[in-house]
Amino acid sequence: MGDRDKIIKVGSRKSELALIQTNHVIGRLKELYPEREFEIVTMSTKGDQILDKPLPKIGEKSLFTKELEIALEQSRVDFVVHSLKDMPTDLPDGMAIGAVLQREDPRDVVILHKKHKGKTLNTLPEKCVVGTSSLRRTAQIARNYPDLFIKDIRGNLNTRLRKLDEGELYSAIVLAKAGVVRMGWEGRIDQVLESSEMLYAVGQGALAVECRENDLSTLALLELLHHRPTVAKVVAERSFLNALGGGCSAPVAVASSLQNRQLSLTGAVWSLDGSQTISHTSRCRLHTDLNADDGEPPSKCPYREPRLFCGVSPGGVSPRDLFVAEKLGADLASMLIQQGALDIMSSAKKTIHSTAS
Ligand code: DPM
Repeated sequence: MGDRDKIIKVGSRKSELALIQTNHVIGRLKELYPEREFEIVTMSTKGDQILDKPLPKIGEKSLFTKELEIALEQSRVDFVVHSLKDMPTDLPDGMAIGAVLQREDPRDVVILHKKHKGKTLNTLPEKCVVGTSSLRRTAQIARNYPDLFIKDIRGNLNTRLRKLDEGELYSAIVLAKAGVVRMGWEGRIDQVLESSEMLYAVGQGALAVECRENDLSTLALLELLHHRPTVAKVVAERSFLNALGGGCSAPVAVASSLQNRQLSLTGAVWSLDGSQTISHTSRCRLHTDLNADDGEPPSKCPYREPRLFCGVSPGGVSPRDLFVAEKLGADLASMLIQQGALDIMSSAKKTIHSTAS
């Protein structure tokens, strides 16, 4: 049987969102390669199994990705679809992000209990409880809406929505718009939070496809899904997070944009209660206009060594531009570190671990 007849095995978590995302990627690949066949292999991860502890207290990287990566390593699957924001900036040895799909709206949204319909975070009564287990969201809500209470909420998106709707505890939950839209719940969105009041998580809103770094045929297959402007933005964001040494649970957030060739990155860190914060915006100029279709073909690129950029395979994006994007993120992190970012982050970490159950 030739390589082309091989059925491509795709690993996925079992949650509805994970399966929607996996099927979306397979759908795109089937359009590009109608002759190829795909088979989904589902598995559950530690993050799916431990539901009684707040995420930051489990304190482990790759919570939602490890089991899938082991299956990849053992070649039981050929690629795995993730939300990019769940992927650590340093992937396990031998793994690569072969495609980052076009980012959807990266902002966070508010979904309200029906008794608060028509309100916003600004107009909710004092002491209303907002459900989130994200330290990033917690810190920003505490800072901007000091009259609201924040309580942990766990479980997949279906579980969270049910806890909001059927319980009395939560008045609102804050979620990523991209996930809410993928679930088909756009009609439930009560408020979209501008990045000026709620910066988003590194990589939020973009899907990533992970495969083995040496699996050239899968990398070639995935390369066509790579969305070049998204790749430049998320490499800058991931490089920022990587230089700060923060895992996916640190109170760190970003916003980025790419206009013409100008890449702009805002990054911030908070103390857990939101009282201390450091943030800054930096810009750089890319060599290529990645928003235009006529970018420099990869064959002309002067850097011949294949290498990953915070885990992301360059695909059709010129490594020259990815070096620039990576430097933007790293330089922004150094600037925040000079202003005391690491102290703020380590005190946040201490607080989490001192209260660990
Ligand atoms: C990560 C965080 C959360 C997820 C932390 C953060 C949110 C946890 C919570 C790294 N992963 O955002 O500060 O709200 O308690 C997750 C979601 C999506 C991917 C759900 C969500 C869908 C959106 C996307 C969980 N991972 O954030 O509402 O693909 O970007």
